[in-house]
Amino acid sequence: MNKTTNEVQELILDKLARYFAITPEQATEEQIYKAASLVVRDILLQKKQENNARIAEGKYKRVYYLCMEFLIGRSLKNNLFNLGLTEQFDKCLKKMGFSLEDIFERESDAGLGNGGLGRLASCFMDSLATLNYPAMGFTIRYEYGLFKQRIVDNQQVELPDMWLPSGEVWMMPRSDKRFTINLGGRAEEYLDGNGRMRVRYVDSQQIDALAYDVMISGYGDGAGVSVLRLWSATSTTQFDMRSFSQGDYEKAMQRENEAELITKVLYPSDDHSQGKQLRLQQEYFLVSASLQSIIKDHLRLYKSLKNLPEKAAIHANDTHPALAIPELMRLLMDEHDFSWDEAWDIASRTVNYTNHTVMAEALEKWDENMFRTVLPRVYSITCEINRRFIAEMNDRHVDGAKIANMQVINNNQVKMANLCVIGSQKVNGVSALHSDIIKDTIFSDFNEVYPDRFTNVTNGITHRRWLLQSNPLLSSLIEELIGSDFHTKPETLSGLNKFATDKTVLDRIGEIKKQNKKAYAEYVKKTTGFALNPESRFDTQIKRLHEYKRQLLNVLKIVHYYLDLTDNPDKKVTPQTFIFGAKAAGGYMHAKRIIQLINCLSKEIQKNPKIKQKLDVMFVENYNVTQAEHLIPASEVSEQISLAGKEASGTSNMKFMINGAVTLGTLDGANVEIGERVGDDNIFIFGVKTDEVERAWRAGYNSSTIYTHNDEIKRVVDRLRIGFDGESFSDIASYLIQGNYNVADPYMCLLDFDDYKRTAERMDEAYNNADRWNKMALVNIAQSGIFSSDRSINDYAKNIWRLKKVKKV
Ligand code: 26W
Repeated sequence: MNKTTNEVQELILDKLARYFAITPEQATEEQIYKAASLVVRDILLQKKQENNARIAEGKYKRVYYLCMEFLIGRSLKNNLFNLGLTEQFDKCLKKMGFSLEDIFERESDAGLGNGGLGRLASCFMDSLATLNYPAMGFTIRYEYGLFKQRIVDNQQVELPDMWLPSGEVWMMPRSDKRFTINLGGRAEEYLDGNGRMRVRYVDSQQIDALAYDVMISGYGDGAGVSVLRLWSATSTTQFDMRSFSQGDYEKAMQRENEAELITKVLYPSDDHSQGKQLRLQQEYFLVSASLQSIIKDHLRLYKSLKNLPEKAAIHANDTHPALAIPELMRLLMDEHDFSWDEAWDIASRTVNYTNHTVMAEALEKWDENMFRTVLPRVYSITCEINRRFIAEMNDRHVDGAKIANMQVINNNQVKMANLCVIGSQKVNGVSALHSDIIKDTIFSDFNEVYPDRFTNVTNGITHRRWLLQSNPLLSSLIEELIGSDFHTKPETLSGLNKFATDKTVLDRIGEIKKQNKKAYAEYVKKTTGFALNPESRFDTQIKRLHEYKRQLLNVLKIVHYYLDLTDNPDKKVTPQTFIFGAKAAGGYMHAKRIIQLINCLSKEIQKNPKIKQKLDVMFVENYNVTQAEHLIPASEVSEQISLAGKEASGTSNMKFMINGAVTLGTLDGANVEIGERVGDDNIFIFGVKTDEVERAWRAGYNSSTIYTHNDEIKRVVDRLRIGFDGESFSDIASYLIQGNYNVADPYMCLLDFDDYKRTAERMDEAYNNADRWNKMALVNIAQSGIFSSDRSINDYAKNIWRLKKVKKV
């Protein structure tokens, strides 16, 4: 984007005058942030309009990405970077007496997601825009995003996340994009004057969905602009005038409040489907509004819906938007006069589905009665999908037990993953291992009947946000060594491999890591007061807190080191700092206890300066996208230690890798592919493999036997009972060896402990040889190109969506 510093200045002055009636001298940082963001928004809008004209002209196929979560983080810095305007804004603000870095700090994270799934969706928007595939994302404009985490008395406290005051500037309200959604009531069938079956809704609640568009600029020449459309619920335009004029204001407002409830808050759980009615309403709301909007746009361009599969790919990111299948059927049949067979042909060739988890409790199932009550018409369509599926399977002589397993509705439950597989053109997992696992486990029966439906697309991250923007020192070194092609061709990072034995380059990589660590320590000191020792090794585990991710295994290892040092304070060790960042779902008590354990251990260490020098623990409060951007470039060890077979892919593993951190992990998710890329010498793998987990269970895995026979483990677990900082953790000790409600040590921490500890010791040796370690870092960076979301998006475009890039003019 060509704009001079003076032009930028003029635009900002204009916004300050128009929106706040002030001059820069009178402006606060907040007002400068808003004015600058509005200027950027105008530029994006102009770019989008030019690009959209090209898409419409070329009649390109488009992808519509439906996702209940988008973890966007901050937007100003990202947009300036992608538009190539950072320098101009920086200079201009300096002239006005402001620092651009401080202005960035005024923006709250848009935390409209829980974790990996939502961040992936945001990385995909960046790549879609950069590669200029015609794309639009759809999600919900939650008034409150993921809760803000405070640590009080070592425990997590959840506070509402009020992101809108600063996030709102990025959203363009689209009063022309308003659709009505029907919930509840009854769906009555009747014959119209022409003898056609019609459906009317009786006693249903009507809610309007109002669109807000956020534009996301791609990076570089030829890039496009993707739109993320956020739906907000509001009552229908007809106000309850009767109640109002009778003075019953409560009743008059009630409808408004009930409608708005739908988009009030994001459900804070990413590992457990609670089957709540409001969540089902949210999912339907997203799907129905998005499909109505897609259909309207399609009809404007093509006048008919017959070619929908050729011109639109609708993507369900996990099962949360699974209702897209019956809802598309409903719209095609009830509103556009298609027969069942025609509608099914269109819908099942248009929709695709990505699975992100095999954890049984995360797979969505709805109580059939509730589903029928909330969505009467969609329910009857879903029943018909189910009936026809069963008939097809019977025709194909599929075994009855297998059919029962694949049915959408069974035992009074509606199973969303089954609905997705039946109604999708393609189904994919998110890493090579995970895509194999879904074919062998949850979808094995489906894989027998629809073998061509399943495929893999390994996840990726946008290296523009996670390397270029967050690690400028490393980025400049890479540019100096191989030029800047890698900005848009991440695979060219492999050009760094030729420096693997170049001592000067290796030293500089080490030096940059040191500087990043120092900068991070200063940032932490300033923002929290915590004193990090930049001379120690930074070993980081950041992700949602969940048992299967095994933060507890990491803690057991740290407690082991801690006990060694309390017994022998003069022991020579590699000084290390373990950094954790994690939010636990509010109702997930065990996860919250682990957060408390980490914080208590950290507190206890702070009381002993001699130990702190050698072994430290820090918990990052309110871990989010912005915190990750600060921390990852400073990290040296990437902890990816889930029990094998449980982590679908992981994406922080990729962010660490591209920043030169070395993975300490299990053979799970994308760690497997990272290992294949870097080779055994450049990764530390430990623990049981997926098939061994199954075998260990069958052989009667018994953690208490391990506890009794392994003195080190016994010492660590016993110490949990005594606890830290005055708090006993005997509940966690008994979770490990007795099992509180069910099986003991369900994620096999004790089974993997020994190998984990031994592997960490091997890592110490490598770390203490600076050349060896820096070479490992370099190889990790050089081999990370394939984990760019540019590669993932090209895979989706080619193998699933069949999209073409918009041509440059
Ligand atoms: C209905 C409750 C619920 C909500 C969200 C269940 C499951 C989810 C998500 C699918 C959980 C999630 O974020 N999964 C993560 O997706 C990432 C992107 O593919 C993967 O890298 C992670 O391994 C996976 O845990």
